[in-house]
Amino acid sequence: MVVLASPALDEIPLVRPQKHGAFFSAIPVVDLSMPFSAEALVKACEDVGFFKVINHNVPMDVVQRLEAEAVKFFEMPQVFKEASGPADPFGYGNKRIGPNGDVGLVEYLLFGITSKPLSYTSMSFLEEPSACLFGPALSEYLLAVKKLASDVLELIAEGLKIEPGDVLNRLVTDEQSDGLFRLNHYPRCPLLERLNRSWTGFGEHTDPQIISVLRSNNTTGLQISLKNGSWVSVPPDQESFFIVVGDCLQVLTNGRFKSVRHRVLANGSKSRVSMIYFFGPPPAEKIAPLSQLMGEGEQSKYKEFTWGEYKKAAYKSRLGDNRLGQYEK
Ligand code: GA4
Repeated sequence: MVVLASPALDEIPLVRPQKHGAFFSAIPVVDLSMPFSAEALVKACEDVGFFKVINHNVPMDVVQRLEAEAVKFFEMPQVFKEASGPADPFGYGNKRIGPNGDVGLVEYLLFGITSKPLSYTSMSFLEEPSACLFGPALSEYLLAVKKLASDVLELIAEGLKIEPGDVLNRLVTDEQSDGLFRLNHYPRCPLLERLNRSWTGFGEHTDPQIISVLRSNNTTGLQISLKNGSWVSVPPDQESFFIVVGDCLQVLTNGRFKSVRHRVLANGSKSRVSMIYFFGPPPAEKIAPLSQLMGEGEQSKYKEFTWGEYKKAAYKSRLGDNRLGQYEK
């Protein structure tokens, strides 16, 4: 196996000092057990494209088991981690993000998820004993988080008054739905801490899918961009999940929801572990505004595409590109 040299620190973009610690207290929080959560979800998707969910019904022991396995994996000697093969697209990656030259201070594992057993394409290490450690913890987590994504999308459909109410969630629960799962580790870096600087952990981007469900440990770093272009830090909360509106949901709502630009800064003081489940539709699914949402005479703001076409184009783009731009009418 060819192991590519990792990019040096000076290739990773330095983020200019800015006001840190000014946490955005107004990140929408939706309590899924409360009445009117459907309306609250819609408002959060319209205003920010990002929100936190509490009372989500994902058992905390399921989350903790997977986090413990992830920590164990990332603590393994580099040579073992690299034995799982470079992320092309699935497998282990270190500093290089995607195929087009993006870099960040992050190491990660990427899994392709179908409704059938997980597809671990090119992950040779999963035949090794370490796979057994990941196995049940990973599938339990994925199952529980898929249910959460499906519940959230059903509530969003209710809030949008779409009939039938399963129009959105069926896109992510279909047998052919195209999911991805990512474990990210932003390592502690004493040098960065001493310099009191932030480097890019994961550069700014939008997620191409419908929604992404993110959970992290209690380390800061995630930031989202508001509609006015300012960046705000998301206070970490290891008991909750964060939902990110993706490009496809923006199109399905004809731009009523915005896919949120987000990024992760690494400041080196504490390591950050995040797990993100990206929910994509079946590859053949046409992505266009839902007819139930279109007012009289309203035109689609986007040229029609299938998820398969969009994904292919996404993999040719740079991380920070405005991928929807070329589909705008
Ligand atoms: C961004 C969202 C997800 O992390 C991801 C990323 C993917 C990758 O890391 O392989 C991409 C990026 C993401 C969009 C543009 C392309 C593909 C890196 C990149 C430069 C897994 C995804 O689905 O799209």
